[in-house]
Amino acid sequence: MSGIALPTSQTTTLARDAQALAPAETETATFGMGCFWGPDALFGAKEGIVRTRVGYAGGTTRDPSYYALGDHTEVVQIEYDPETWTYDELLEIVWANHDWTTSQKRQYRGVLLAHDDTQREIAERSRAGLADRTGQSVDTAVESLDQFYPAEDYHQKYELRTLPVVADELEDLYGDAFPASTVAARLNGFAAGHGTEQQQRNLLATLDLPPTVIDEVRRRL
Ligand code: MHO
Repeated sequence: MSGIALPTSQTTTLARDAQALAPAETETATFGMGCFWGPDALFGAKEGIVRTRVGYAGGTTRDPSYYALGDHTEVVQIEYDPETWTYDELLEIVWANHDWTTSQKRQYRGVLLAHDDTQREIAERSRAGLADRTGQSVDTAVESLDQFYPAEDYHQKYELRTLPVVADELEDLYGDAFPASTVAARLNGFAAGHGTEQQQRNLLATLDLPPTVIDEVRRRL
């Protein structure tokens, strides 16, 4: 983002990406929980989720892409504010939002990809706890993240891209910085029907978006 020069009004809009935290202040988590469009929106709508991206991980094939996935899985990667969310709390969202009881094809399998030993321990404990309290066996695996390959641009903030008026305007305003912004994460979540009206109103009030864009976002809410 730092290398992108923006006219003043646009800098202001980005500066008002008020919920954004610098990467140094966030922690990162990576989950496979079915088609990655859904969890991108689900997590992106939540306060304290700072950035989201979708990609391929959990396999060994080099440089996968959507049509040449090799042995990788669709995953969502989120940067979160550790003062708002614990990793354990994020795992509860994961359990509640994918089918962890049934074996899926590898592209869509459930997997918790731990970034370090601490995450790995918490994930294993959470998985065992789920099995204990439900009496069911858990198909979703716990593994260590090796490499995350970002998916193609058209998969990033997919739900928001189904509102072309909004997505085009935001890309015009923000350029390359847009898909990675906190604003894009929230709007993508709202476009999928997540979040409350109050949350949506609060966010829109902080942005300098043209009325046509605001109307289009509101219509989806
Ligand atoms: N069933 C979905 C899968 C897309 S996802 C990125 C579709 O093709 O509409 O795997």
